Amino acid sequence: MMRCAAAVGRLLLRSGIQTHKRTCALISSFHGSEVASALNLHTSSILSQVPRMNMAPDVEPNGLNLKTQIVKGDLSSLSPKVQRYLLECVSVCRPDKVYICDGSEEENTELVKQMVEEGMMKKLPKYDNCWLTRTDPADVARVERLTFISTRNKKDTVAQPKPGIKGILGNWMSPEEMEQALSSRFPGCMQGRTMYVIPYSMGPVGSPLSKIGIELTDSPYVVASMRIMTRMGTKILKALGDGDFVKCLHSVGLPLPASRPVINGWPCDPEKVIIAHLPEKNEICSYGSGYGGNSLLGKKCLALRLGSILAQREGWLAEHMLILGITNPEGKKIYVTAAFPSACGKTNLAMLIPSLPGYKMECVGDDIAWLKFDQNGVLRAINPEAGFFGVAPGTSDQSNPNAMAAIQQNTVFTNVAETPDGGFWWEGLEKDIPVDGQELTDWTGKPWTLGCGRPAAHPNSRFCAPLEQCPVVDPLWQDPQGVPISAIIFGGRRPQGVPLIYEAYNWAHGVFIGSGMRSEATAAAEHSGKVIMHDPFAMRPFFGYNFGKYLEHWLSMEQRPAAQLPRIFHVNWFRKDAAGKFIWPGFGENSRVLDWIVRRVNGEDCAVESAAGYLPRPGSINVDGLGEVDMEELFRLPKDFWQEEVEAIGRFYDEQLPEDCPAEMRRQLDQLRERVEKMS
Ligand code: GTP
Ligand code: SPV
Ligand code: MN
Repeated sequence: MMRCAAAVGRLLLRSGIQTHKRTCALISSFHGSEVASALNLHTSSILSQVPRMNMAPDVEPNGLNLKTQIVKGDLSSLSPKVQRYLLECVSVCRPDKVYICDGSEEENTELVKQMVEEGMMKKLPKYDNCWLTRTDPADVARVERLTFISTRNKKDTVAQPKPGIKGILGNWMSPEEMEQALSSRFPGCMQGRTMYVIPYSMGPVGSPLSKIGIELTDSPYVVASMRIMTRMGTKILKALGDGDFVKCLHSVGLPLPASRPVINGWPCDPEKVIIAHLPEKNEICSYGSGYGGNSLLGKKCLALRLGSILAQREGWLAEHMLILGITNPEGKKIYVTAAFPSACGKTNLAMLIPSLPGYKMECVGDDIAWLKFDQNGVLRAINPEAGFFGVAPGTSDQSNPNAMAAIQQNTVFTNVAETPDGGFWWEGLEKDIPVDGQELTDWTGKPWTLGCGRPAAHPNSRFCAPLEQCPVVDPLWQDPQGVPISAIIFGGRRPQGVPLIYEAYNWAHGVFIGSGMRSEATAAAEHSGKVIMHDPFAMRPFFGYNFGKYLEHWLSMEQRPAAQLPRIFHVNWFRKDAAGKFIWPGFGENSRVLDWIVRRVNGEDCAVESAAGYLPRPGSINVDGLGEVDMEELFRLPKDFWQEEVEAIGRFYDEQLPEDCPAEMRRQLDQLRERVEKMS
């Protein structure tokens, strides 16, 4: 390690980066042995261990690419720690240019112009400042099987499954294997490209709950997206000072000249994708994919995977949850969070327009919540993000008018279809299928007509829009203290057996309900088909540490002195009838379910006990003006279904957590089994 770091130092001093005039500041702050000793710090990046032998011979003998220039910004604007990280990554990835992002409008305009010229983006002239990107069809979603967390001790990261069973609660890799995996990917990966430096904050700038990351990426699309999804630019460097930050390195994995054909102007390396988390180094390295949670490293990588580890250590929660403000007809306001798996309705619930008169719903966040008890025992939540990265298909003026309003300007669309007049289109945009004979351009760039048998938009096509463009953004959405949470809602896509809503009997029962969550697979990741998968707490792809320990952490909230624990609920908008149609109309009508939750939070006696939990007393869901809905079927609990559910949860614990399942979860399962056996 000593030898290696010193070697990096020597390489840095010989590097072409110092030949450029803007590097004077660097030269004055880093000299000789200082560089080497700085790199010896245990905080140095994993890349300081990457052997230099792997460098492509064509850029030797200088060791580094002589052409590296800083084309925007000043190294002196970066703290010594950021400079050090940048130089390490430059020395390994060897970009031609370094571009330090300031986050300004002008910068964005410049990058968008460049992407248009390069064929990576095109304008959607029907709207103001809206853009369309088509990805390589091999890079369309999160890749869970290539997402790893590397720690010394495997059990810190993943629970040991039963022998012969594959763990489904995260992928671990040893530090040695990880070093190998990164060494065979990152050296020289940015040749011919520009490395963008993105300083960003997850959470309001300066909030005690916020965390700062520095993402180095060779994708201008990532820069444009991070500018929407996070607080980004020069102001973050000021807030950071000389503090620590999460090191985030991202490369599309296609140095120039490209060794494989670039499809749709979207460089990537699908065969070699890796999304690597190194919690012990506070570092993320992502290679080969440019899309979504694979490349916008603040989102799932920092805010959930590394976030959940920090949360466990520091006594808070980092969760895959929307945050919603609800004001009832009497003018009383509460906030709730809801955890549904990917593509199961968070964005929609986060900004719903209530069908029930007198209600007002306001949006704090649609995907991630960081929750922490304050000194009075109130659980407070912030949204670490500043934008929506929302599923496009199914979004319409009927289903989600607020999202539609939010995406009319300053929005980046990916993998949606395009209309001849320069608009976007996707399945479900219009109520009764559309576009009367028009020929569209589908998400792959091919002509498309209705009935041609292919979807026009990819099922995981997305819009990326600033949160503040949402017409119902909550006035406290940027409050550094966070908003007080009165209820936590779990849910998923359950075509059978699971009622529209039920309430946990107590906190531990609520944790049990979260642990047993299951849902139909969606297009947000690589899983195909409609299989029902375990997705505890909607966090299966996002746990940063051993799920057994995560359960203990949730259970421990009850022990916190004076903690005012929110009530816990479970909802299911997706129950189907015998003909396979959704029974519940969903969307704005979900306000009827939220109304029941609000009344429970306010202490109303409107529940009855059942095997699953408290159910609404018959007649206590407000159905005024709802029309024909089979409420009885929506709440029916078939005994055989629940027997199977008990078996499935038990099997899940046995197979996935044979050693790490908290005793309380087993106790809860036994109690559920007893209640189910008493059912008629
Ligand atoms: P991620 O961004 O992947 O975490 O997804 P999400 O949980 O935010 O899901 P989103 O709200 O984007 O919804 C995904 C899909 O579910 C969309 O096609 C929606 O139209 C559909 N959907 C959302 N809410 C409802 C509902 O109440 N009923 C029905 N039937 N579909 C819904
Ligand atoms: C999800 O899959 O839960 C998302 C989309 O929110 S991504 O950012 O790709 O993770
Ligand atoms: Mn999500």
